[in-house]
Amino acid sequence: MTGPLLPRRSILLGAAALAGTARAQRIVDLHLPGGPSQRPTSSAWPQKGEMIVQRARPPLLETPFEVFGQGVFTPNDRFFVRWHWGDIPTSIDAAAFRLNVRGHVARPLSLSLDELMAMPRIEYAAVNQCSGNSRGYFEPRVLGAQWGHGAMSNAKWTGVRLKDVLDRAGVQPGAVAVRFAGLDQPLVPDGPDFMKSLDLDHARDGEVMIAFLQNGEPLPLLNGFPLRVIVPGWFSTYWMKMLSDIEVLTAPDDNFWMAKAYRIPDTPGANVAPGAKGFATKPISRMIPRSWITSHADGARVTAGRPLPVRGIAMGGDAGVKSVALSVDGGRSWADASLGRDEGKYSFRRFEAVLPPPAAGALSLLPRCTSTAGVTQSMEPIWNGGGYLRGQVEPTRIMVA
Ligand SMILES: Nc1nc2c(c(=O)[nH]1)N[C@H]1C(S)=C(S)[C@@H](COP(=O)(O)O)O[C@H]1N2
Ligand SMILES: [Mo]
Repeated sequence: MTGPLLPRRSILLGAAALAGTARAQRIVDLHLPGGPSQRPTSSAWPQKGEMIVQRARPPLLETPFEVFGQGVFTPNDRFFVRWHWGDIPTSIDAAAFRLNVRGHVARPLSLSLDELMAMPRIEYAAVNQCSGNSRGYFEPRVLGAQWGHGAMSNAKWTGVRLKDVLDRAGVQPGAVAVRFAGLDQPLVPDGPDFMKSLDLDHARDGEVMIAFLQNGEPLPLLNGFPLRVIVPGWFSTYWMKMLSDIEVLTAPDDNFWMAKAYRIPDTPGANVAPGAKGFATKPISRMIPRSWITSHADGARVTAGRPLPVRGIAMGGDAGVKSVALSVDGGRSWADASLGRDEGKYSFRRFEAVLPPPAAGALSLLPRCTSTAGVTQSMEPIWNGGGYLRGQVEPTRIMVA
């Protein structure tokens, strides 16, 4: 059971490790419509390769889009990073680490990593996507981190069922929700500690995981070493990193991060007209299907009169990818792409097609995913003031010459 794959090794980074003062390596243009569009990249963050620096403190590191064209799993050192508060531990003593389970339970627990890793394991692939992924493309522009499409990543996760841990603690009758907190702390004294919760039934569905391996390796510190919550099919705001505390609640959670932040309009598709007021809101939850071309960057040039091979990645959101169709005529006609290997319903899935030789001129490649739940990406833009749940068909414009 022991071995280099288990997170027994402590993580100890230098005091300046998370200061993010590195010089820019490269400038990338995210083609954001409403504001400054260029971002520096850096490889200076611990355990990270070249990442787009959206913000240095707390670190918001975006995965450069070309990484998604290289494989359906995002390497750990290119996996995106997002933290709310700057006070993130730079050293974690794996031997002393404990996961506490408390609240409305028969037996409060204080579990060591060894105890957790001795429990039955599960493993599956799942896309971790920030609620605000692609926010920078919202028109009109909205407040918040101006992410391109790289606030998402896919990994194979290994860990234990949250249900098994809850059963070990013995959830008492009258419990309704399960709340998670991690080791990071607010930088300001009255800042609300980052906490998220799930309804008890969801927490006990046997899929929600406490993960200790990401693509077969201990989690990078910035992705939550030594433990994080995986809520497959749901946006990553619930995927608590550096998980240290699980509290079983007898009333719905009204903490700031549930009651005030991360809420979407309770309207079809979470869509509202810019400036609309007076609609009800609800916590963001399930993801929706999305797809992107990865074989061609926006503005790429291709040769006229030759068959055009196109590749991309798709996700089903809270279900698998049923099909991906491609259009080059603005959505009047669609042709099915062939799908790559099925890595599980919560994973990215590759698609590819060879399009008939295009004529010279500007061409818009439109990929459109339909999930196994029967949801198809919309052609119309989605808009809400939080910049959440973008899911419309994303065009890639190329030049045929
Ligand atoms: N402890 C902790 N967990 C957290 C957060 C946080 O600020 N602190 N942010 C959440 C949000 S909003 C996102 S998008 C994901 C980002 O996960 P990643 O950094 O591994 O990509 O972590 C989630 N879990
Ligand atoms: Mo997020």
